[in-house]
Amino acid sequence: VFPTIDMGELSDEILNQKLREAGERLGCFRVINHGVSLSLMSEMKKTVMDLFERPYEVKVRNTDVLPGSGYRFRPSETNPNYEALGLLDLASPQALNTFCDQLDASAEQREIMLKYAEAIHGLAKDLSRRLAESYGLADTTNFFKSWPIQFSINKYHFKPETVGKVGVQAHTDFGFLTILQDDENVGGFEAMDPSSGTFFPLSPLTNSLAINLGDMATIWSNGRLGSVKHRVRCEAKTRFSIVSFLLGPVDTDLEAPSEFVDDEHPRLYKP
Ligand code: AKG
Repeated sequence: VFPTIDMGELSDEILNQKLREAGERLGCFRVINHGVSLSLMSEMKKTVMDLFERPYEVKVRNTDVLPGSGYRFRPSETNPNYEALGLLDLASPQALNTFCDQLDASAEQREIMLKYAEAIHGLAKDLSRRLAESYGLADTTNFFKSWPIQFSINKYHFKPETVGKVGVQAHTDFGFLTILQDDENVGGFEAMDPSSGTFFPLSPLTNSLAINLGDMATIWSNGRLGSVKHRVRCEAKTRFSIVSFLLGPVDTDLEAPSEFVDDEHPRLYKP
């Protein structure tokens, strides 16, 4: 059910069309040949695993910029196994350096994260531009220019008694689009098919990234693109995920471009 889109093989027109179709039908898909190299993804995963090994006193130095953007380890009934570190904004080398300082990252880890940030930012911009092109919009490169990228790294601790339980409750992301490097060995991510209302699992796939569209994509497209409902289930192994959320405008409201609005498609969301 989960479409896998090869970004390296198709013509621009067909690729853009496929992204749009998947975005409208499910609001999520996997991409391969996405331009973030496998070696960089592996180095990033190793870095992430190492950062979670920092002592508690170090991890709590990673404080919130937005509520919930910094260190979280609050085992609760709904999130019994969930630990996360994060920052706002991945597109800002300065913010990333602060994050690295907070967590005593080595010079090598810092370099890996800076490279990863640049590659992910490039992909977020490419996907946004392609979606805009697929609808024939006049503005395909400027609309997302100053949108920040919230960044979160997650560790789902394994406990025998929680296997099969929900690790992250079903939700939609509030930003425009999310790039998820899910664990290449451990599944657990589930997305809802809006046509049936049932959740289906996303099987791990090495060297791929999962893309989820969020509420801002629905607002921007005047209801055409779906904001996928998703959740994470606890599996019988510790799972890591690396999540980059391209949010939306900071100082202004997001309004659907006029191309999305006509007699058949009245404006759904008033800014
Ligand atoms: C989120 O952080 O919004 C998620 O849904 C996490 C997804 C994951 O860890 O795979």
